[in-house]
Amino acid sequence: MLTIAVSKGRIYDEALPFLAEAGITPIDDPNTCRKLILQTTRADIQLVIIRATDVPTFVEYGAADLGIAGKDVLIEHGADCLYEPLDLNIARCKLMTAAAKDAPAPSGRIRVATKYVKTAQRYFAGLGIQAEIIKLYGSMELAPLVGLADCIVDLVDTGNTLRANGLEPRELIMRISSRLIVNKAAMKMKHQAVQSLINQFEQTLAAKNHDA
Ligand code: PRT
Ligand code: MG
Repeated sequence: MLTIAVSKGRIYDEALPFLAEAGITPIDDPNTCRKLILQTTRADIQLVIIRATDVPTFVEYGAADLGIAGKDVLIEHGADCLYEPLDLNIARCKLMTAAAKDAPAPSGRIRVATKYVKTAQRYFAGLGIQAEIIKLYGSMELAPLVGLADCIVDLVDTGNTLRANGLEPRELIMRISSRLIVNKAAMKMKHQAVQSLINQFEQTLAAKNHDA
């Protein structure tokens, strides 16, 4: 039996075609049912539906053999303890700094609101900028508007969320997409099953790239 950890929402939605090509269709729809373990059309494969930020944890500890997680989540978690064999190129966006529209670039010691504390710390340290990082769990866009921070570090896709709140994107930190991750022990102990799944996902990816 292989267990794959996936989060509800955009990653699940965009992962479905990869799963389908490998003959994996969940029996229940996680959007309408409350089950956290989903059986699939393949008796040897089940899905666990968890928060996006919890996916690397489940896979690291072997509670799931594989998972699909955003690169943003993986770099913040620290991914040394996991294999990352495949960039699925789904749920794409950019990790960026953003600040109030037309606000002057902050100088000296700056305050940064984000849920990506370690990633932000590393980014500003790399630039030699002194930054005080303020951890938030959501609604980062509010921070510059109410004087909590000079800027934020957050994901940007269309930019609509920033615009709607009078913010603008500034510096690109990293392009983000979702990756297939594998537990290190599972890679050894269940090598054939894991490798065949990786191969099937790879074929789907190649077919997608060919069509594009
Ligand atoms: O939503 P929840 O609190 O349950 O958890 P989550 O936000 O971690 O999960 P989810 O499903 O929203 O995001 C899962 C993964 O999708 C992230 O880890 C990213 O790798 C990827 N992803 C891709 C995104 C986006 N695009 C994205 N646009 N995740 C979040 N957003 C948010 C962003 O945080 C901001 O609030 O969308 C807003 C910006 O979008 P635009 O289009 O307005 O710029
Ligand atoms: Mg979200």
